[in-house]
Amino acid sequence: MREGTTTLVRREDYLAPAYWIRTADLTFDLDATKTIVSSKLAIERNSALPVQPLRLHGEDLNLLRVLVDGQSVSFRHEDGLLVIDAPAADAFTLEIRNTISPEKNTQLSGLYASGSGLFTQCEAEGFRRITYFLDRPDVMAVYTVTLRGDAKKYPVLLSNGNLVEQGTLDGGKHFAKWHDPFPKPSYLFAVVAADLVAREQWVRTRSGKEHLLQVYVTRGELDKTEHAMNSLIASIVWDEARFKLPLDLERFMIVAVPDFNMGAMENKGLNLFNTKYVLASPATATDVDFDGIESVVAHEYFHNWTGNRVTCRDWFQLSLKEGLTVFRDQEFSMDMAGSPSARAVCRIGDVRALRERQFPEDAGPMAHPVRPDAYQAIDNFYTATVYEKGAEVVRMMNTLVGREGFAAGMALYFERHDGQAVTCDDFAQAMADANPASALAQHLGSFKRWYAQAGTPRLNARGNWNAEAATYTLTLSQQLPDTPGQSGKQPQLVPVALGLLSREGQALPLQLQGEDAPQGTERVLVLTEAEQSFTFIGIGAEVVPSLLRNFSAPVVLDDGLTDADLLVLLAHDSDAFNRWEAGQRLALNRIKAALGHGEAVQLDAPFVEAMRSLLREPGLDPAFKDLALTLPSEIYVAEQISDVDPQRLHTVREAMLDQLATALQADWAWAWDEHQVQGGYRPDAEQSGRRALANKALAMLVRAAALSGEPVWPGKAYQRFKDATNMTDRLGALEALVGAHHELAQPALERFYALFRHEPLVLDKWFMLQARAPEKNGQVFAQVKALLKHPDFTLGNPNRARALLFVLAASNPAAFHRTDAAGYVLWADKVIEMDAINPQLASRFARSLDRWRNLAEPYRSAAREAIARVAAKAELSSDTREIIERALQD
Ligand code: B3K
Ligand code: ZN
Repeated sequence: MREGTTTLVRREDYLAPAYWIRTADLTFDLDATKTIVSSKLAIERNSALPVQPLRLHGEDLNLLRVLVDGQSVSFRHEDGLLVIDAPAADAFTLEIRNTISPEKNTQLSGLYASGSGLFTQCEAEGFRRITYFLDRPDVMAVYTVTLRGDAKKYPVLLSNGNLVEQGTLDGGKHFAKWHDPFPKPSYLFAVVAADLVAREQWVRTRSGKEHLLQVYVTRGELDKTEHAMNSLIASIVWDEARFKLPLDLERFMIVAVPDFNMGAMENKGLNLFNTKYVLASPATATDVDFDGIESVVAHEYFHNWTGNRVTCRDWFQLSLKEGLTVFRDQEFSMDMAGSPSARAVCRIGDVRALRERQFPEDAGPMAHPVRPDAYQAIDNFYTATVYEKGAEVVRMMNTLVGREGFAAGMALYFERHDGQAVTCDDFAQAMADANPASALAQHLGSFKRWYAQAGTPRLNARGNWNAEAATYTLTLSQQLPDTPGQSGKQPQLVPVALGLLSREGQALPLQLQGEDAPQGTERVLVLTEAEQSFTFIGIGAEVVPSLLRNFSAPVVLDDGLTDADLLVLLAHDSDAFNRWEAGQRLALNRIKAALGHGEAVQLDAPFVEAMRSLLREPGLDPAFKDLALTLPSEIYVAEQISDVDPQRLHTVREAMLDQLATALQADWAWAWDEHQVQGGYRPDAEQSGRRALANKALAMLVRAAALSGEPVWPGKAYQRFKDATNMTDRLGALEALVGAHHELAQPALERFYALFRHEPLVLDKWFMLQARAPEKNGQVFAQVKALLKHPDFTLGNPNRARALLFVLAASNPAAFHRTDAAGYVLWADKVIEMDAINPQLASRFARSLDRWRNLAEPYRSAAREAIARVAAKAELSSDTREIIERALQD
């Protein structure tokens, strides 16, 4: 077990490497207990720097020998580095032999065992757990890799690039030799040795070249790989069409791994995936799973250009590849979804995720800029800020320069930097240089503060209609809250997309003072100062502004709109995002009012009627209706208030759901009947939207029935649960019963377990479903504690740990935050237990108490005590220590 060091790595301390590694010849004698790694590196001194010792990273390695140009040399270990005092020549060959133990590697970083196979995960700093190396992204080498292992245990031997040789060896062994022609940083290195089968497909890209695509899975899972393969093909086609970025490899492989710390990894030509993002059949995966696979496959594929061809100079630049690649996968998913309303559904989903994960991060102890300034453990900075806020920053550039301008910026970026390790500045500069007349280029400095300043900007907007002059003046101002270690922030460029509606809901033509004629009914205002006013002319009556359309900037908006204004937007806004937003705000206002008064919620007729007419509106996308009729989550609401009492919040929100269920009963029944899917299962936007709305209706009907004691709808739900021909409907029906705590839930859960106990990914759903059920009298928490002792539960498999513990602590506030502090006691115990097994997983889990300061008493003190208990442990990984220390910092 590693002991936590508290060394802080700072962005400003960046120095170019003292040595380059040009080629790496690696040989692996693979064995789960003891693998021998023999490495031969061609090293050159970086002549731009003074002569200095060669310092190599290495972690948990057993060193056997070190040779320089074939001669043994003296070396020493210093601060976890292997130091060889200044080698005599400017260029030399370094040979190292060491052993590692994959089966003991429970951290799942480096070379580790999963099932009966061996797999690697090297980003960010896993390569140093394989052999000694300059394990930093700006050192790029050409790799040749020879894998040797038991032919029965490991019939498939894979690494990056092209297979150049293979054959049999004595003693039942065989070998494979791979060569990757692209120089790459060590974090993109990968090896697989396992008993796998592959779905294969040849594709011809626009250049006429043929490429082999392969999706490798465990025997017996081939029938679940079609969607992943289709998603890969669609991604290849999309990147060529939208950005003219072709597949540059003869062979592109995806491999599914059961034990995996995150979603997937973009190793050059050999993407490794969590099984969750590969395996899907209609019987075992939901529509949400199918969507997740499509977007993760695309994300990893898109990294081949944004990440691999152009990589990061150092890990502070992580958003260079992650923010950009998330933006790309979001755009891809929208294009795949098709219709404008299906695109809006994607956008709403992305914004919900941003608000529920990134906004709290920006408001808590882990707040950091999109380009962080310092870290203890880099793995802690694969965050919603770097990924999702980073994607919003790229999206704002896209908004400012337009679709064509953005494509031109991308082209210039690759023209300048292909094959290099660069910084976020390089990307922004290419975008600006390709669009010199844009607001981005003109205010680049103000825009780039998005990379440097943490915190979610507050955007204030107030409109003033002047009847006499027939003008409408909109005053926008911005303010950026202090965050740990940052105060006194500067204004950032904020693009504000807007439209103006008449009170009758008509879109008004927009003409700013100084313009000759109205220009359409929607435009983007560019706020660059702390405060600015914009005057529209020819406005003959009061208007309702629709601001920040399609969520044009990741800010918190205060526009002072009344419920009456919001009802106009909800009914008429041409911007689907803002229609949804108006409904959410109406609901939020009611939740806040009930919390403030300490009274029971009594939903008013205008709100209920607005929800009813939305649900019934002909021609409106069912997926959109599902989102519009979903109340803001407890996590989102908690961020809108202070001194949060999670129990009270839960009670209020549940009561609102009960009322919506009861008041709209006939409408829900109509929605259920109306949205049944005919014909075979397709995971597309159209069908999945219908299923989502039908399942929502069923859940509401079972909820209403549970309140009245009426047996018909619970019976129908049970029937649907039994007869469903796809997992979305089966799980939807099960969730309706579990969510209402109906007596049929238990038999249904037992039946589900019996049906799927041998399908790990489905069993995860079974655990998850129980952990996220709405809390009632402590039953859900008690059930989670019981499930921790279930024979199928283990902390060793990240998916399983996430399904039960992360869902409880991060997604079910009322089950987790208890007045008796039992949730926090469990949290502390599990952080400590997990940390000894898998620090990356533990530090992620530890973050579920990030927002403890926003809680009311007695929760706040109890949470603090639990965090302090973890902090008092002497043996914590640096990953977990960093999270815990930050949480306690004043
Ligand atoms: N780049 C990887 C994430 C690696 C996480 C390391 N702790 C997956 C992705 O973003 O595509
Ligand atoms: Zn990524």
